[in-house]
This record gives sequence, C-alpha cells and structure tokens, in this order.
Amino acid sequence: MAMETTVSLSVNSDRLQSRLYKLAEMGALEGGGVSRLALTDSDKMGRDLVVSWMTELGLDIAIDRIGNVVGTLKGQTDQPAVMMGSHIDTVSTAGIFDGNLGVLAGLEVIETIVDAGITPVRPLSVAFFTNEEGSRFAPDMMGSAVFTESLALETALETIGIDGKSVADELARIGYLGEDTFPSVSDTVSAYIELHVEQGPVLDELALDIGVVEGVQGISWSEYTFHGTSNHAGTTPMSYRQDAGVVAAAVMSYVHQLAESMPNNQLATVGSIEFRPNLVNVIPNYSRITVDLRNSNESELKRAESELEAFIASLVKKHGVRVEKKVLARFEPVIFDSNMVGKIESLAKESGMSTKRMFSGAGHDAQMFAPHCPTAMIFVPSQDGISHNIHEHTTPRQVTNGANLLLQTILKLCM
Ligand code: HGY
Ligand code: MN
Ligand code: MN
Repeated sequence: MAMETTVSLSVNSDRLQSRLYKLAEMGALEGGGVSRLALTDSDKMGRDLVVSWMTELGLDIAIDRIGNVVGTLKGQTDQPAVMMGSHIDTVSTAGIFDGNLGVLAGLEVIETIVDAGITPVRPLSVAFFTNEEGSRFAPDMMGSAVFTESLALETALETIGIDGKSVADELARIGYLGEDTFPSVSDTVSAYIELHVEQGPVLDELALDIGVVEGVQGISWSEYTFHGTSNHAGTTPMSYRQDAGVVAAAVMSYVHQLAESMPNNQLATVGSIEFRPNLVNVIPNYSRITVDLRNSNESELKRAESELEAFIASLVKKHGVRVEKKVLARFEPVIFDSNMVGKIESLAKESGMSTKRMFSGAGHDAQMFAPHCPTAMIFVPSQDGISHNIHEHTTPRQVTNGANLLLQTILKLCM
C-alpha cells in the first residue's frame, strides 16, 4: 500500500478507550484506580485479557521464561520486528494509564494496520514485559532487562519479593513461566517505540500535546537495614541507646536535604520504612528503609550515593548500630536514538501537535532497548502531573494523539 494512503490512517479511539477501561477492571480498587502488582492474581487476569485480545487479532504469541509476552503480526519478510511495548503490572495505588497505555495503543496500532489490509514489510510486535514497576520484586524493568540480556534469567527467577515469594514460584503459579526463547535482541527487534504517560507536570502545565523523549534519568534503589538494641523507652538514658529507629529517620531527612542542596534536579525518595517491634514504649532494635535516588547526570547521581554512604557510616558509629545494605536497582541515564527522536518530533508537528523535547523522570522498559536498537518514547500529558496515584488521568483526545503518532511512526519504520 502506498505510503501516502497510510498517512490518512488513524486509530479507533473508542476501541482503545474501551480496552483501557476493560483492563482497568483487572485489579480495580474500591473508589477507582488499580492494584496489579507483578505476578499477583490481578496481574494474571490482566495478562489473560490482553493475550485474548492478541489472539483475537491473530498475532503469534510468545511467552518467554520470565513471563514477557510478545504478540507478533507477520510481515512480508521475516526481518527483525518493529516492536512496541510497555507493561501492565502496576503499583498498588495506580491509575489506568501507566504502562497499560503503551501496550494497548501498540495493540490498537496493529489492529488499525490489519483492518486497513496492510501487511507490513517487517513483522510488527507488541509486548508487555514482566514486573516493570519493581514494587513487589526489585529491580524495576526486570522482564525487559532479562529480554535485553542485561539481567540474568536465573537472578530474576530467584528474586524474593517484599512478601517472601519468589519470581519463579509466582510465574509458575499464574501460568506465565513460559518456554519460548528469542534470539539476540538485535536479531529479534529492529526498533522499539514506547508510548507512555509523562507522569510528571511539564506537558500539562505548558498545555502541550506530545513529549518527545530524549532519554531516561539514572536510577539508584537501595535498601538499608539497621540493627540496634530494643530497650525500655522510660528507663534507658539517651546515651545508652542503640536506636535503630532514629538512624532510619535521620537517613530519611538527610536524603531530602541532600536532594534539595544538589544541582541538576537530584531527586530522593524514601518510599518505605519499617520499625520493629514498632511499639510506643520500646526503642526499635530493627529498622528497614528504601532510598530511591535519581538524576539525569551520572556523576551527580554517584555523588549523591557516596554522600549518603558517608552519612550512614557516621550515623552507625554515633548510635552503635549495625547496618546491612542491599542494592535493589541501579541504572545509568540512557539517551535515545537521535534520528528516531527527530522522526517522532517531525511526525508530531506534521500532524499539528505541539511538542517538547524532554527527559523521562520515570524508568521505562524502553531504556533497556536503547543500547541494542534505535529506541524512543512518546509522552502524552498526565493531568496535574499525577501518577502512581489512583487519580492519574489523560484525556481521550491526548490518548488518541499519542496512539496516532505511534501509528505514524510505526508505519515509517515497518513499511
Ligand atoms: O520507578 C519507576 O520509575 C518506574 O515506574 N518503574
Ligand atoms: Mn510505567
Ligand atoms: Mn510506574
């Protein structure tokens, strides 16, 4: 089919919207939003639903050994496929767009191409990757990291989650411990494009249609466990204490001040903290805290990590407690393919959409593909910049803009 006729193609917005809301029923929370933590029953329900849509569309479906699911439309050739993808696992207080939009828009793009009677020159794939969020099992982007060989399959499978279950057992329990294998990434994928909500305030505040993503900032996740001595809150003089709780609390306020004092938009988040025995009149003998540091500048991110280490060493000495550290995730900043970024930007402008080049604050499966093939991302606005929150919202017009831009980009890549 001549290229000029494909330019007039556009996605079926109603079909995309209805699938977004149908998928949102899998793990729906009272009062709105979704909880579909990786490899839980609700993740299984979401997986089964998307696989059923892929099957109805006649895609060849592969499920690999970490549970990644890839649906592929045959092409006129069997060259490496053009791949779209994202994730359908969510945090436990999620909206309905994070990850899900990229998978369902990818499916919609393929269905639009099939409905138009087009057989792409290259095969066209849409994938959802296991455990992008990393909330239950660290690290994040686990499935795409295994797919792109930057994380060993065995290491991923033996990972124990925050609830004590292993990835391997949970994959088997939900029936997604697949057996399909893929050749190397570069022999499987010729280009990777991910549509995602921005999850930040920039596009919404500037009332822009499209974020043309140039890269993803670096991510450093660590878990610190402090061991002190439990004692009586009323009888133990302050100088006698090995208080594991006060150390964790000091780290929490330190990382906040550190981020605020550093340039380059250093970010720091303590998302979880735990005391034991967690009682009003007992000095904690145990605390566990996670620290999420991010920066688009690798040397600044390294600086934040080393300053935190030095601070913790001084605290441990001062309070006479013991510390154990576990690195949960560490990804350097990633830059996307400049040609692909430019192509997306010009296609958006040709369609009359307003654009802004930007870096992604959140991690994404796309960052795993960037070292292996031309990779890029398209952002659409998040209302009030909210995400990882049940009130996450992107309007139907913004969703359609993103999906149509994905369609036009894909048509350029696979015809
Ligand atoms: O944490 C992240 O950036 C992503 O949502 N996994
Ligand atoms: Mn996401
Ligand atoms: Mn997320």
